[in-house]
Amino acid sequence: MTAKRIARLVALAAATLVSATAMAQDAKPVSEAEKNYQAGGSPLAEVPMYQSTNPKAPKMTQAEFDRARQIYFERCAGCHGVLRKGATGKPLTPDVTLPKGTDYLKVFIAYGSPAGMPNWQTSGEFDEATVDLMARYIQQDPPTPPEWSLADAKNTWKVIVPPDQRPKKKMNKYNLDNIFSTTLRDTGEVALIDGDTKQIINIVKTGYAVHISRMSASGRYLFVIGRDAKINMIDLWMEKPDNVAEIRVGLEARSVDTSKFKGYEDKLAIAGAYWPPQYTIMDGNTLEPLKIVSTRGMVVGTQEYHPEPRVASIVASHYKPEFLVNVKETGKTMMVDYSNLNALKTTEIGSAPFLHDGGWDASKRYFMVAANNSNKIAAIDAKDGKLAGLTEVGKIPHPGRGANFTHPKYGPVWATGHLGDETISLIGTDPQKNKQYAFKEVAKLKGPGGGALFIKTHPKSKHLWSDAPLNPDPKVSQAVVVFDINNLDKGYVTLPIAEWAGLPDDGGAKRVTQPEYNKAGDEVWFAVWSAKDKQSALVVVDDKTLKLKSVIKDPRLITPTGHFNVYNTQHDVY
Ligand code: DHE
Repeated sequence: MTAKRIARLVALAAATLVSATAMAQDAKPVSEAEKNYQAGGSPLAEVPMYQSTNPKAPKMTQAEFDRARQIYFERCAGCHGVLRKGATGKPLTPDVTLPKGTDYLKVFIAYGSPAGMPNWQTSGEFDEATVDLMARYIQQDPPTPPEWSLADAKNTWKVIVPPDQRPKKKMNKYNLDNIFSTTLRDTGEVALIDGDTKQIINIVKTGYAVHISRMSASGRYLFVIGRDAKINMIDLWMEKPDNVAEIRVGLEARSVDTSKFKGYEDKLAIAGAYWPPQYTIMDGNTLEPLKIVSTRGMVVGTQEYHPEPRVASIVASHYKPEFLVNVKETGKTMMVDYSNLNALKTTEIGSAPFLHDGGWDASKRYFMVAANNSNKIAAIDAKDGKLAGLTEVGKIPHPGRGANFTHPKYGPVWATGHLGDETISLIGTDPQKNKQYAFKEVAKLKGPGGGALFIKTHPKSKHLWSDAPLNPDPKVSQAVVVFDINNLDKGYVTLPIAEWAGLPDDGGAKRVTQPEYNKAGDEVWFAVWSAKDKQSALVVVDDKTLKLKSVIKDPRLITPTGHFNVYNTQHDVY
């Protein structure tokens, strides 16, 4: 190579580095809580994978590769995908990363980017050597985790108490409708809590980093799914409610539900997996796996192939024997007709990526699902099987299941808060009597700041509650705000829930999350969520007076996050 050419290359490399540094330095730091939320650990870190080698990639020892892979699945896969094809984060496949080179990639990893990439080195999370390791790792071919077949699922399937040995009637005195299933995130358990007495009924072993609980149509069985795709089926009729069946439907998952249409109550269960990208339909009495369907396919709009579209929220239709399966990366809702599993009919409705969480409108005809990184809410019409509306809202909508109430001016509305800004969007949901407002954002309320995850109300309440556990300001993340539905312009009242919990000053994050009503609709429950080695609690507030009603503290309540009231979850009341 000539001296002139070398000088040109050196100048080019320096310019690239300067522009990457400048861009990265414009980056707004992603808050610690938001980083932990988006880039939460994946159970795939522990799974053996197929690995091809790319001779063009920078050298790595096996030990370096293994360590980088572990870090990738703990910190990066949530946003960039298992196969690094890109999700809410950019693609990081070798065709993209190799031409950029190690120095360029190191700057991005160290400083982050304005698009939301965390500043891993300047935040103190990675040292320089780790940044270098990760920059080299993402230029290698991505390792591929194994698939998960019916046989794999069957190998993990256990019927702990067969149906004929289960109680023939309710064997306990609990008011089942008012039991709460509380996620104990970091112990892989749920706490079943008697909502009337506030006593713990049982702590039930579940999957790793258990995520959500859902009810069978009859209200007898509780289904819990862990991030490791393990489902536990708990029988609430037992003297002491406990597991009666379990199965793993893949290697990583978030969603589970059961058939709710008339004639199919308690017949089937369904769970969606992040890896492999597929959903599994099971027998609703035993969890025997019956049918697995892949979600790999084309992305809405660009119609580009995506190899790992993760299954996000799943909900059972009340209009037809159908499950609505929301697929994150492709931005599609699959309406799966479960009336004949051997001739499965699916209606595919495209809206926008990346579909995440959502809930029914008050009539239970429209499923309102957040396309979070498109800043939109899609309304899926479960009766006519079509997209009823696609509404532009604030930055990164995150409704949980959302909140339904009748607005004095706009009629029935459904509300969502946002992770990325302080607003709460109200969307009209009544095309019959309030057509001009249907599936339009009719109002924006001002909340205390971004970092909101869950919003809630109840048909018997005049209050709208919103948390903000991922807000960087502890004053905001440790409190909730309440709006008076009949006087929304008045703004909100702030309740210092974490302070009310009276926990020791042990440095715990004490993030207040997920408002959930009791069955009567006159109490609201919150988790005060600290780390595994710190004390947490549940706080119950009187919905009418907005005063503290009780605090539930117990050494077994470790990292409580979501909590699910049996009746409200069974009947989709929110
Ligand atoms: Fe969740 C619902 C995925 C992080 C608590 N979460 C959901 C749903 C999905 C999802 C797809 C909808 C399920 C449904 O309705 O069928 N959650 C993810 C993630 O991918 C993400 C961002 C990162 C991860 O690694 O898991 C994530 N989620 C979190 C948390 O950090 C939270 C706050 C605490 C925790 O327990 O892990 C959390 N997610 C919840 C809760 C719900 C939920 C409480 C159910 C809300 C409801 O009211 O139904």
